[in-house]
Amino acid sequence: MIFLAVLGIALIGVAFAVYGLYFFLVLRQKNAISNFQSSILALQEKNSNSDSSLGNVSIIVNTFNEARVISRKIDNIAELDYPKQKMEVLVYDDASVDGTADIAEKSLQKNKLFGRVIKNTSRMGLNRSMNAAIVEAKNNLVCITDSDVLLEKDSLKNSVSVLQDFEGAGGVTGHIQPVFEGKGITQESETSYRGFYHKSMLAESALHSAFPGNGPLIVFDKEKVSSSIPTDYGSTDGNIAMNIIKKGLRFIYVPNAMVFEPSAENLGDQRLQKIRRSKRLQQVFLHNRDVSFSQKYGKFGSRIFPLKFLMLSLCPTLFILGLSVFVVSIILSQNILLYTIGGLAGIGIAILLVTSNKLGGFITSFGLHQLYLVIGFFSAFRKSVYWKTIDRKTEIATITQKSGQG
Ligand SMILES: Nc1nc2c(ncn2[C@@H]2O[C@H](COP(=O)(O)OP(=O)(O)OP(=O)(O)O)[C@@H](O)[C@H]2O)c(=O)[nH]1
Ligand SMILES: [Mg+2]
Repeated sequence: MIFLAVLGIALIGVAFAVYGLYFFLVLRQKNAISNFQSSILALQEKNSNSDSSLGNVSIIVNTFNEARVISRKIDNIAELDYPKQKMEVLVYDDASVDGTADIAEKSLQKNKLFGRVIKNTSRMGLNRSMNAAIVEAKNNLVCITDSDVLLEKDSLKNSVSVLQDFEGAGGVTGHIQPVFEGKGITQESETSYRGFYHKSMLAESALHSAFPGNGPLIVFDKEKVSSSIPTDYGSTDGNIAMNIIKKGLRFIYVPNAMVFEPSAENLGDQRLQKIRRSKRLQQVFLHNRDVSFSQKYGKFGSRIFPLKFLMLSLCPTLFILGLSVFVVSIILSQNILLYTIGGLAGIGIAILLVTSNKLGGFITSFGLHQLYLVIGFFSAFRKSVYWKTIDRKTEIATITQKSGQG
């Protein structure tokens, strides 16, 4: 049994060694991060005086059966602090059957926004639709945003200011703020996950590029990067980030380009969403393995991509396997002392989960995300074109008020 216990601990140890490398070689780069943050603010400051320097942008909203949220989305775009005459709004509807396209049409007119609705006659899936929409976009600057999220008023201006003047940038991405109606373990774990994700995007950007960034808000220059993405695998954010980085450019995280995303309120919905997202992300890793340790991509190739690949694809399996082997070794040991230690550890974690939201949220989030990543990894070898979206919330007030916007 000792052998099993040691094996279990060794597997967990390897996983934590990788997390440790990511922590020291990426997250702990304090100087790089603070220089990066001040350079972002300086660029935005420079552009804040006049809108004349802001480029024309095509805002693409892909939709499939989004009748419940599309008019809220278009109203939100109309409220953006960006010169209206410099915005083209393109709603690319993938043969919705719930009237999304008509609602979008009316909402564009009501808000006097320059734009149009393009309707597919049969469903093509997000990646294929995205490629078609980008070709349709009149402007080189393309902003991609999801129909179920809301953008903070100055998020587009903050993004474009950085994209236009940040040296070597080919694209930028926003900062997701999850918004909930309820309270509980699902919400705590998502808040904890988003807190870690924000720090990792910031650190990666300071070193080279954020990966994969945030699909709900991406702005890139289609003249600088080949914009078509693979059609039957990979997340849109991951694939677009790869296109930008493989062009020798950087994908920059803009911490004050806020996006409010209504998030899952129960573990069932969260599981669905996260496994699908992890699957599509792992597909991008698997199809771009050549980036690992390639000199062409600076610290992205030497540190960020290989460490993240290991952290998201290998380590979750090592951790879950190690933990299971260790627990089995304890159970099979029939050793009272080990039973007592194991039992006390279990009780300790349970008390933590119940009493301290922050730490409890972190432990839950870590555990749940390892599971989502393992399942996502082993299902990444199957195509992913269509999926069932999580239930759309409709209460606009809930979202903006909770984000201090209303
Ligand atoms: N063209 C097209 N767009 C789609 C399809 N499915 C979803 N979308 C759109 O793609 C964007 C992102 O989809 P979501 O379902 O929100 O993806 P997600 O945020 O990962 O998942 P959720 O948890 O469901 O919000 C939204 O604007 C959807 O309307 C599809 O089959 N075709
Ligand atoms: Mg969504």
